[in-house]
Amino acid sequence: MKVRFVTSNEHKFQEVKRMLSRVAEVIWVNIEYPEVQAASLEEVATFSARWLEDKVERPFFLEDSGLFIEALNGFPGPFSSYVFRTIGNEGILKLMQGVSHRRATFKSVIALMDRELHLFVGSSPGEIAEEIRGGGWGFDPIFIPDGSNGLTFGELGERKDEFSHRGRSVRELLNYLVRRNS
Ligand code: ITT
Repeated sequence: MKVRFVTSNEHKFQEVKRMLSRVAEVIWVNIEYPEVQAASLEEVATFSARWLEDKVERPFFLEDSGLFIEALNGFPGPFSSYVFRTIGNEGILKLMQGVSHRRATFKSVIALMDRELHLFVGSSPGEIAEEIRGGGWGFDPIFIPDGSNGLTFGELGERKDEFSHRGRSVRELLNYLVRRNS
């Protein structure tokens, strides 16, 4: 089966494509769409999917993700893309200087527009590193997921999928697609 993934972020596309390749051909629709300013990723993703519903062939999905840092009351959360582009990893580490409580959660919400709208949610609890470590993209070099023996997403390579918020939401989507086609 074919399913379209609407995103302007190639890193996200590559991660999702490699995880879904077993069950679906993922077609990249590289367009920007409006994102509302809302407190939850679910609201943002639902608004975007409804905006796209008569513009993109179904089934299609989009993904909204964000990093929620406890000591910063959930910042940057739904504003992660903007915050990464403005202050980046150095800026986040500066905000966290001298802060010993470093718990944070990465969240991912996939909105699939099939006959109707379905949401698939994944989260990855962990900690903000003390310094930049490893490659990857976005906040990968400063996020240490629980269970990774202290390695950041950026140091895990493709093993990131085992621990990541997106790995978890995509596995929910994958289960749905398998059931739908059986
Ligand atoms: P689209 O909305 O076009 O899909 P985007 O990059 O704007 O692409 P989001 O609005 O979901 O995506 O922003 C999430 C931001 O959070 C993203 O740009 C990264 O800076 C960060 N982020 C999300 N998931 C990440 C991951 O797995 N690793 C590193 N950073 C991540």
